[in-house]
Amino acid sequence: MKEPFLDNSEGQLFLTEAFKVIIEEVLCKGTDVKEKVCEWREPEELAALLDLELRENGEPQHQLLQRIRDVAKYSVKTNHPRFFNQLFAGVDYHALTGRFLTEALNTSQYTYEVAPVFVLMEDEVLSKLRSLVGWAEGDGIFCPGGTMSNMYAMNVARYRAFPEVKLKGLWSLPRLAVFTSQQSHYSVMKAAAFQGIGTENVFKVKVDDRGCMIPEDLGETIELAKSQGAVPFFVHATSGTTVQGAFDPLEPIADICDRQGLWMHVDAAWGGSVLFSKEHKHLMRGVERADSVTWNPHKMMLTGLQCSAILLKDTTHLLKHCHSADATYLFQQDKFYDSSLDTGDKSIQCGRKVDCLKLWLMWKAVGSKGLEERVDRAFAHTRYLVEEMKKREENIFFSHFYLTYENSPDYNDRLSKVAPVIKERMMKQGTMMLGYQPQGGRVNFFRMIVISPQLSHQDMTFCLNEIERLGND
Ligand code: ABU
Repeated sequence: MKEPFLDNSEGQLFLTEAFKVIIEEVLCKGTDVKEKVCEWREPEELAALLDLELRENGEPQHQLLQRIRDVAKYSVKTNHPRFFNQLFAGVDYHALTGRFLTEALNTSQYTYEVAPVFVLMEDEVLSKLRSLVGWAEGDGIFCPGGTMSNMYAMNVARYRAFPEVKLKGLWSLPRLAVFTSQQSHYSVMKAAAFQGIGTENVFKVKVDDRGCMIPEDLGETIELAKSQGAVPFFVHATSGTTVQGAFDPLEPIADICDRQGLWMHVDAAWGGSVLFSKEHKHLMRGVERADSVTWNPHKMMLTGLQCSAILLKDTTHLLKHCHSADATYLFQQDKFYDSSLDTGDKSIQCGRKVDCLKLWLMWKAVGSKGLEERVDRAFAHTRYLVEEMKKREENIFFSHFYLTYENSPDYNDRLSKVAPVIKERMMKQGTMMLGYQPQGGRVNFFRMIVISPQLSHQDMTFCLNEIERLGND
């Protein structure tokens, strides 16, 4: 078979047809409340439907277009107003345009020579994010997700405390200790494992009823770790925990970090966007005292996956010193332009996807004011939802389930099975998607994410009605 699209115009024709499918299936049907959120199939059936096998011979264009249609049909419609399942949802068309353009330009963020526009753009976007944190200067890069951003913070913090680690490795280190709340993201554990710190050396600090770290317990836990011979170096606070959306009190945490000489990291992957909002930014009061911040605009800002920044207050090039390997085929020091523009060696990756364009284009389109309104709208959605749930509190106490099992010794055990059953039903019927989890002393409960600007009160009311309908037996 001849190489397809030797003639570019044929390729462009195919792309035009494919775009029509994408717009129809993903962006029209995929955002229409009358359509399903997901078209559930068991894995074997789905694999057969998709005809996944890769063969010797290529397929004709019309068949490929059908395959694109199938991929769209059987994929979850995360742009759908009734997709409440993750910390991302909805669609921003400017950001989406940026995502398409990024793909079409297909470059890597590492050097000015292959990504001149994006090197300058990343610098501008990061600088603007840093200024919202309250830093006039600093450093940072976009990373493939919040977990990676958090890992960067831990790695750079360790490097600041023990620069010899880069050359000599773990042999040169004492037992190190990390501190984070009981409800922080699991990436802290991953980072400790990945970096050879050890998950047993992640000390979990108690939280209050609202899921916020208790600073007094942080102080006590640090002393406990020291008494066990560990050397504290890193406190990982959270602004917007993954399940409860709790904001740790940053001022008292910063006081402790100052006193103890510890790196303070704020994982604001979820909550960072409140910094756009005059009404809600108080939730992160004290963030400017942190050494590093993780912020994922792909969550509350809707830039699309992935867009996660690690921001640092540092102005001494710690990020570069910590990660550089000075590849002479990429980062030549005798380049004809200022080689400090080649930011790639700050990264632990080599090739790095461009993640700044979608955010930049969206920000240009709606301005900081528009992003502020987006955050405020998400909070207003949450308030509406809480009020609606309060109105239904009575329904719970008169429900068949409650009346039957209220005094049963296995009440909690039975209750924990309710959310998974309702989840299965919603997915098989395709009516909506939301996630569940146990947490602390609570058995499985639903977590509903209401950030999409396309979301209406009717969608949220539908969701509550639908939970009642699906669980009505
Ligand atoms: N940090 C990723 C969170 C994923 C989610 O809960 O949607």
